[in-house]
Amino acid sequence: MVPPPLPPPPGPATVVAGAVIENGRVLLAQRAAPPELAGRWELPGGKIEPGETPPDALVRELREELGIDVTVGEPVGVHVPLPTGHVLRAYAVRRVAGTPSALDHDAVRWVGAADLHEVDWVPADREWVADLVMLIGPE
Ligand code: DCM
Repeated sequence: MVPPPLPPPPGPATVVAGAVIENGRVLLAQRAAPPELAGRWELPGGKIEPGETPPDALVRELREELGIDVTVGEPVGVHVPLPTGHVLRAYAVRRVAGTPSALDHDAVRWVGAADLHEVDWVPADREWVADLVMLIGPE
């Protein structure tokens, strides 16, 4: 029997998400939409726009969605192919100004390493739980 074709390897990221880590906790945001993702938690971020680098997009998205300024650091975990055909990539980011607020989400909260497995994640972001635990370190 001929094996089924392998899925194509993920291309460059088209959606970026940021892991803001402070005091042993990571900042999560609760999605307001679409209905199938609403109520579930994610690393905040969004789509890269034409002409933007991934870090440019992440700086813009976190300013728009949370009202914070960040600098973008190392990639976190694997690229995640989304059902929409987008490819999602996370980066560690450092907050340099602003207090996070849910401007575009239903809520934001800080979560420690021990609680990350219990979070009601959007499906894609669950891929990064082990990486985030490593990054945050023990409580
Ligand atoms: N997305 C995701 N996880 C994230 C950020 C985004 O799965 N941390 C997905 C949800 C949407 C797409 O990426 O399908 C675009 O995100 P947004 O609607 O926030 O622009």
